[in-house]
Amino acid sequence: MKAGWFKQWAAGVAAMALPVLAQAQAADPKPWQLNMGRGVTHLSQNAYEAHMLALWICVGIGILVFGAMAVAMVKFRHSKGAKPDTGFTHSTRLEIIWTVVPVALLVLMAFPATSKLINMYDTRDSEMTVKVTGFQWMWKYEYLGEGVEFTSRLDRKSDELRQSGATVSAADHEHYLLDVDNMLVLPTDTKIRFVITADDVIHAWWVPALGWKQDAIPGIVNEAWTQIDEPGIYRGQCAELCGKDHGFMPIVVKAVPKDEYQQWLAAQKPAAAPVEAAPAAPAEEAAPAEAGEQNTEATATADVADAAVAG
Ligand SMILES: [Cu+2]
Repeated sequence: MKAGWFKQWAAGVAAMALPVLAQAQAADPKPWQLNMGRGVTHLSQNAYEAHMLALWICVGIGILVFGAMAVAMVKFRHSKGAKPDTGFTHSTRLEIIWTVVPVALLVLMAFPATSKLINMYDTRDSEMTVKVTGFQWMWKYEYLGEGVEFTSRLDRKSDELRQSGATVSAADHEHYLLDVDNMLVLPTDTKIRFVITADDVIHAWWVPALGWKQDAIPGIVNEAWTQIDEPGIYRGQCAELCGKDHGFMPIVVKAVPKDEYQQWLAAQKPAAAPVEAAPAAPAEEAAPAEAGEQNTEATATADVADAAVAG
C-alpha cells in the first residue's frame, strides 16, 4: 500500500518534470496525481499551458531565491569570520531590479492568459446548446431545440454503498460516487455551448477534463463552451458546497463520434420513436419520471432561464 502511493507520487513528480510523460496522464484526475491534467479539449490544453508557464517561472524564482539564501548562509557564515554590514540602508539599483523583473514576469504571463480567458468566454459559432440546471442534488440536461431532456443523479450502487455505512474500496465500486444513472452524451469535434443555471441553491458544474468549472446560480444563466477532441467518459462533480448531499451529485460526460451521437439523440426523442418501440427504454425513463414531482417547481425558474437564453 505504502509502496503503491510512493510509486504514484514518484510517477507524478516524473510527469511534472517531463512534459512527455505529462501528456500520457489520463483525462480524469487520479489519486496522488500531482500535476494538473491536460484534459481533452482546446480550453483544457490552454489552461494547462498557462499553468505550466507559471509553474516553471515559479520553479526558476524558487531556485534563484533559495540558491542565493543557501550561498549566503554557507559562504558568509559567522564561523568563517563574516561581519554583518550594519551600515547598509538601501540600494537604488537593487530596488529597480526587484521591481522591474517581477513586473516583466507578470506581463509575460498576463498576455497569453488574457487571450486564453477571452477565448474561454467566446461561445460564438457553437453548433449546439445544452442547458444544465443544478438541483439539490442532481443535474438536469436539456438539449435545446431537440426536445430531449433528462435528469442525471448518483447511480444506485454508489447510493446503496454510501448508505450502508461500510468503508468502500475500489473493489466494491470502481467509480464510487462518480457514476450516474444517465450520462450526458455529447458529440466530439463539435463546438458545444452550455447555459448553466440552478433551481434552488448555487451549484457548480465541473468536469476537469473539459478544463473549466462554471457556477450554476438560481436566476442567472452562465455560459461556457467545449469542443471535445477525444471520445471517452469524463467524470466530474458539483464544485460548490450546496447542502448535505453536495458530494453525491456527480457528473459523467460521454463523448462519442458525431454519427453515434446523432443515433443516440434520435433514440431519445419520444415523438420520433415508433409507438411499439416505447417499452424498449423504460429503464431510462424511470429516473426523470421519479424526479418529475420535485421538478415541477423547478420549471418556473427553468422557464425564466429559457427566456433569458432565447433573448
Ligand atoms: Cu451541488
